[in-house]
Amino acid sequence: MNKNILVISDNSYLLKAFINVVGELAINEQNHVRYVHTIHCENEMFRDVPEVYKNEPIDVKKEYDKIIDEKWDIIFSVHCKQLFPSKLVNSIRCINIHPGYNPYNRGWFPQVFSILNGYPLGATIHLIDEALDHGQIIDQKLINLEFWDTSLTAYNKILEVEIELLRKNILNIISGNIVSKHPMEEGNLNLKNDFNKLCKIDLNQEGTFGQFYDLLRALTHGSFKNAYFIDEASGKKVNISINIEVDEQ
Ligand code: 0FX
Repeated sequence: MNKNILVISDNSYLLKAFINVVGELAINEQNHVRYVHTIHCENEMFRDVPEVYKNEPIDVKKEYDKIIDEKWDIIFSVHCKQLFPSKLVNSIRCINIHPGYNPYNRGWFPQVFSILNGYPLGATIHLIDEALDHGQIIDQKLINLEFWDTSLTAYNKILEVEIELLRKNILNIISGNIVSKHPMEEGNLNLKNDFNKLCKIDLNQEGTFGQFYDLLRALTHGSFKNAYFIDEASGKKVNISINIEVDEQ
């Protein structure tokens, strides 16, 4: 195949999985693959990933002309925190591996919003166009969201599906043997600020207990301090998450 492939990732777990898939399928034997992260994440996160740790972080927004001049055949965005500029996506075939089921809940932390609005959740591999998580779809797969899933448990399922889709499609993507299709509709988009707004809990908000349960499990993700309220008496910030345990019969 002999292609020049640039992989830009700000997610060390997925990047390691990507490198494993490249090794398993011997892609690195016939192609040149370079791995980098952006200025939006810490180099330390990649300490145990020498393929990227030794490379300088890049700023896609400022360095896209240089990237275009380097004449990559394909660029993979593997949870890259920077939106690719139009000139870049119009010059090089750019592919995104996205932790959501496009076009639903495109953008920030799709599982958080799917728990709340019930839209489909999964993973998608798609061509990158000028809008966020918007380009033609190469492949995608749904995950089953259980009533007891939190953001974390849903996210862990998504990561495994992203890796499965990558393994299934990467050779065809590299050889150009893909059929991509436009999403059926525009869907919806959530930004970081939409997530931040959810995190501030209004103790006077009215609703059913089910709605509060959904909000808290949507914001429960390991040690992240997402949901909070400010205690009026002390002025202290109180962080909330929930613990859900299901009895297996
Ligand atoms: O890399 P990633 O899993 O994905 C995010 C976006 O969801 C995705 O649409 C975008 N393409 C990509 C570039 O960035 O994000 P992360 O590693 O920052 O976070 C992973 C999960 O951790 C997230 O889905 C929810 C949880 N999380 C993360 C942060 C930073 C929280 O619950 N709270 C947080 O403050």
